[in-house]
Amino acid sequence: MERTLIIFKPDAMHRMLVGRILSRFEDKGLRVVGMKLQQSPRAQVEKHYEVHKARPFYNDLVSFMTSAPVIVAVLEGPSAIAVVRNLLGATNGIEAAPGTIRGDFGLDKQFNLVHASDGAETAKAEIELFFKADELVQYKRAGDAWIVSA
Ligand code: FUP
Repeated sequence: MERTLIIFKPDAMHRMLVGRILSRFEDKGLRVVGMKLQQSPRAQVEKHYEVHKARPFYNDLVSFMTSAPVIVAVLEGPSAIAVVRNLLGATNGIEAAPGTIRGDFGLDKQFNLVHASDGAETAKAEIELFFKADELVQYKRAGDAWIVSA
């Protein structure tokens, strides 16, 4: 099992798409093991996007991500990191394939609805940045036995 961090960005919140997008992750069989609504502190978002600090879009991106409350969540499942990235599609909604979340709901590269970790190391660091250990729950759902075979 793998865990990945996702963020429902301010555009998903303002467009009231959280429920529909979350359904895609649930439909796939991924398990929510942490979730909270928060107004992100600027310093946390700056750290989260630190790798893009030198890019021209960095300041705009940080302002966007702190412009409204967001929902941060941790999803769990086999190869969850790659599975979630595939469900999201390409960064820019214009390029994202139809059927993907960004391909179906977006037309922009900044307003691209959901962030998701892009590798095992970033997932670990991002989960630690947004969640305390006791905010994550380990549990099994009744349907899990029919999602992943033994
Ligand atoms: P992704 O991993 O698909 O979220 O995308 P990237 O790591 O390439 O980009 C990080 C964030 O920067 C994304 F949320 C989109 C945003 N971005 C812009 O706002 N403008 C750009 O020109 C490129 C990326």
